[in-house]
Amino acid sequence: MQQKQFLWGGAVAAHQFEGGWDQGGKGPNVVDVMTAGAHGVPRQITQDIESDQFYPNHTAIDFYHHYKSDIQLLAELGLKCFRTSIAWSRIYPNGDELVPNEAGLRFYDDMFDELIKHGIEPVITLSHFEIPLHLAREYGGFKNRKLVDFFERFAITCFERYQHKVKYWMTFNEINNQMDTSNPIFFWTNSGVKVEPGEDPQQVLYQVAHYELLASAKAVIAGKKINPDFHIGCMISHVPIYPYSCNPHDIMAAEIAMRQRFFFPDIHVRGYYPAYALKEFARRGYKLDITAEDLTILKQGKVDYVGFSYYMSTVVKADVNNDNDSNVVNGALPNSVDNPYIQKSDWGWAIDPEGLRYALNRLYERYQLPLFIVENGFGAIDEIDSKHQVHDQSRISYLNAHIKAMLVAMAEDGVDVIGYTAWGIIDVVSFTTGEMKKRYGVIYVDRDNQGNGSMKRYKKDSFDWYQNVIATDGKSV
Ligand code: BGP
Repeated sequence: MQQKQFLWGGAVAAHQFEGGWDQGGKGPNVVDVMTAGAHGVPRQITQDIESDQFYPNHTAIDFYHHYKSDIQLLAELGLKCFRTSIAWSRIYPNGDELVPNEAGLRFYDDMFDELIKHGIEPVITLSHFEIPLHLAREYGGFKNRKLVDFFERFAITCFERYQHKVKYWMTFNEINNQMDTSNPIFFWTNSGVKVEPGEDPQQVLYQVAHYELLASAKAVIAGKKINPDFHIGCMISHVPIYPYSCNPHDIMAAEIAMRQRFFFPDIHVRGYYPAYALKEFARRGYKLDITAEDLTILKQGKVDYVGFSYYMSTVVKADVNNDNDSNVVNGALPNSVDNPYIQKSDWGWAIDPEGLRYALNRLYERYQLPLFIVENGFGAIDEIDSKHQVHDQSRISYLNAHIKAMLVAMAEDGVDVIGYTAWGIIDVVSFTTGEMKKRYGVIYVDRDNQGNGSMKRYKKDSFDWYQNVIATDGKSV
């Protein structure tokens, strides 16, 4: 994989920043029926778009109408690349049409032209929690094999249309976070799936996983035919799991728990099911719809690089609350404990820059493929003063420490990292909470949790800091 320069960038996702949810012929997607949550109050998935509910993603930060001035700001920041997603339901409003929506395609043409004009490389996720609602409702989302074809059609449409504008692609965002089957939001947003009464969530998960991995492999195969210079990666959420102690039982508990992180990329990268998964299917008596032809496709559709998000680490202790079967690949971690050496953000996310170096080393040893940190950032409440200044020193400290850890992994450990895109480079709607007050950006957006505000953009202190990091190619950290 040849590339001219390190890809310093910023990342967002269509549903969290575009707005314009029903404009230009866009259909509703699975996030469009999710309400705003709050601290401790989870987001709800409503039956339909209900008039008495507030849906934060409908307007988001209205990039749809601000894209030229926003990209101008990103150019001023000096970004080499910009990661976003193509909202699937802008291109196929229902997901099962034969002909794409031209207005949706044109919107991304205009956005990519604008980025390229400023020398910013687009890095594109095909599915970042934006499955057309119709596919979730009428087909049961990725429980249904038909979704494989719909996704492949969508991918081919994007690859053909943007083959001269976009080189870096990823198939499914954080495909592995749905392994936490205890949280219905992850299943819904990743896959458009609701687990029905009587269904075994783990069995549903593995069937859904298979169809998505197959869809991803088919997209890789098709993409390479359209443009052999494409770099097509997977995207996983990577939260390293440490053993609580050197007790061998803790070490093994962490090792087994890490399969939650590795199950999807093991298949994306190697093109076959790992032994531990096959053993689990047999032990649980799961009969999954996996054909011999599917297995051939998985082998042919391996990814070129591993994209991942890194926000935090976690810890497990073997003798803690082992109520679930600890020999299970999926599910929430029943034996996690706090790390006494690590501070947490206001949202309880453990702040662990050294964990990024650890993550980079583990992923590189396991996969021997280029790595791309496509999300890393610090969600915090920002105060804006009367001069429209935001002194976000804690964000600067977080990002600085993580970038430093990445540079050490590259320089001292020899890990091949192709780029780093800071998450939520401009303030966006938080995914897990639907709030606006959980901000990540180096650019402030005047909008509150209820959708009020001027939508004006202001540079935070972190803007100048990151501009300098990019200008010095990381030497300033
Ligand atoms: C990842 C998602 C992003 C993003 C980020 C931060 O899981 O890929 O879409 O939002 O996490 O999460 P949050 O916005 O909930 O703080």
